[in-house]
Amino acid sequence: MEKRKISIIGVPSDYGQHRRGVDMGPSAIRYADVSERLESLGYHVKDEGDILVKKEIKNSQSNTNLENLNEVLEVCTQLSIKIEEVLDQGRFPLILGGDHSIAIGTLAGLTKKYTNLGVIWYDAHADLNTPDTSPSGNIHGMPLAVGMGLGDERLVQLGGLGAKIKPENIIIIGARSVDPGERNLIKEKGIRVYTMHEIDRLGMTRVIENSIAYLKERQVDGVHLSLDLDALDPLYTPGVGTPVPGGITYRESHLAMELLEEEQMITSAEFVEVNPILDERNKTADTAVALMGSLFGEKLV
Ligand code: B3U
Ligand code: MN
Ligand code: MN
Repeated sequence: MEKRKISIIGVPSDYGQHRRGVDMGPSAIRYADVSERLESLGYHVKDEGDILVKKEIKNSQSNTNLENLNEVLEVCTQLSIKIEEVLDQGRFPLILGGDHSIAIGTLAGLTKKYTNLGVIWYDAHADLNTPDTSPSGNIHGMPLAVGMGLGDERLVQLGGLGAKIKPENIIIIGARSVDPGERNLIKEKGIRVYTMHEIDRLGMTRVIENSIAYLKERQVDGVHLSLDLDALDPLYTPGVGTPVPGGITYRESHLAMELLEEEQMITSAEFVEVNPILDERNKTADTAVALMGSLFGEKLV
């Protein structure tokens, strides 16, 4: 059988939020031996290197509630083009962030190929803010809303993204910090959310089984896993910009990845918000790579 092919794309951008260091996420994940780990599982792994992110002294003054908009647009545009290229070659795109604003570029690239994409958003946050509702002006709190066509037009139209992500194709897992505007949007659009409450009540097995059944019913033609390391409890992933206590455990996260792998449903993935400056001995990047191992079929026996 031909080896499955994975392309790793680094996106060293910190423009979607205020804490420096998340631009070093791709380096930290590479240092944690991501390529070697996946190669040992039998994949053909090509590291495509990093998207070029210009480093400028950030202009922290903004009155638009869209911090570093131009920089985010530039990074995401390049990323969307790269993803399209990788998909054209029949390779699995594995994106290393960078803050979560890069997902706008990821979704733009993916929706060139997938016309009914499912999205699993594994995150402590809903990332459903718009400039009108955002408490911070940080674009990393907006990518899922942008995917549905909500928010600043320049972001929404990026790479032809339009409003291609359907609210009924989205599943958020791990939410425990949701802003009022996001809560309204979840209700209005009927977005499926498994908060920590549901994870505690149902257990991760049923959360993932239900998610798989839901996406199958939706007849999605691909599923993107957008994994923000802050979905896990800060005990396991301290190196993130906005840690929220009471998160998903290391074991539950491995189980989630293993169940997704069994189903062979995930067609692209991104691991974001790893900030080595805030981390403890690269623990967060190590966790990210361990989870990738499970997502790509690592078994103990
Ligand atoms: N919801 C808040 C905080 C936040 C979103 N994403 C992260 N933090 N990582 C916001 O600024 O939109
Ligand atoms: Mn996020
Ligand atoms: Mn988050």
